[in-house]
Amino acid sequence: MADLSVKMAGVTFKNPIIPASGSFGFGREYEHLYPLSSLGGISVKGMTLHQRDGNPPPRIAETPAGMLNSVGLQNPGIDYFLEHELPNLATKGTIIIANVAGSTVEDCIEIASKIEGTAVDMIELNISCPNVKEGGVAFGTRPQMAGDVTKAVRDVTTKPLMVKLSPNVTDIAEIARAVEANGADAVSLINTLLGMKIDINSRRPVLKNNVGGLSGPAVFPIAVRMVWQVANAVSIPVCGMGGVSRYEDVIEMMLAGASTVQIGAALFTNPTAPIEIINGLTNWLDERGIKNISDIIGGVKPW
Ligand code: FUM
Repeated sequence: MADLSVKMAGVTFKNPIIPASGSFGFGREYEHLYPLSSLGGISVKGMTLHQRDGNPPPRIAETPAGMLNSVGLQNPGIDYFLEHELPNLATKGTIIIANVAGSTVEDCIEIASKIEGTAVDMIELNISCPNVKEGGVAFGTRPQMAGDVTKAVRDVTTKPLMVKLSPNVTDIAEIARAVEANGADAVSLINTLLGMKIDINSRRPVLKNNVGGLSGPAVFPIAVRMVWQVANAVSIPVCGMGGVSRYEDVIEMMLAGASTVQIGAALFTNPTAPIEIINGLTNWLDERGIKNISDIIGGVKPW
């Protein structure tokens, strides 16, 4: 059987499949469906310094081939995670990625410092949440700011540091280069694309926040394009995401240059998608006699 293991930023994943931050909580809602040890890793919900209730509802809306969310980083805060969720996750035999979504650079430093010395395997610094007024995408749309927050976290952590990028920019490769220059070990992309849906009868936006982040199959070709652009712009590895719902999407994303792939919106309609994808990958590779999945990374042949 083909070897699905991949190495990214010095971390070995048993396979490249990682439920994306915000779509898998801390794993508890899924562990009765399949062993979490089947997964390459888990990126937990974005965590702030203190507990947050998020934005007022409605904050989820269905769209053609996708969904909008304006959750607003609802989470229990880093201390709760470390005390109540990490001990459970640490028994699951998978790579734990802590998504850090501080409102300020100082918050990001404090959260990363708290994670140092814990069972977390990797930090995913979230500079791309479109649904909050402070932090989030405000960090991720200017190269200087993206570089500064990356450096600030780099200075306080020895954990592998992955930075999650926003697609809501003109040149995502420029942001990727800025975070690489400031100590990122990997980049993950894409977070959601800013979108809007209006109820034509009430003339009100469907989301109470007016706008939200679009994810799901509708964004997949944009994600592939950006992964390809970034993979060609930096030397650090890329974790691809955005609308992945089938094993074929994972192969496409890896050919574009992704070392690992996160699954997000697909989990809301098909909670077992990661397992189906892992099985599909094995069959696809075996049918073609490809022994190691890492051999396909960056294998696209551009015209
Ligand atoms: O609103 C949210 O909680 C989304 C977070 C993100 O996209 O990073």
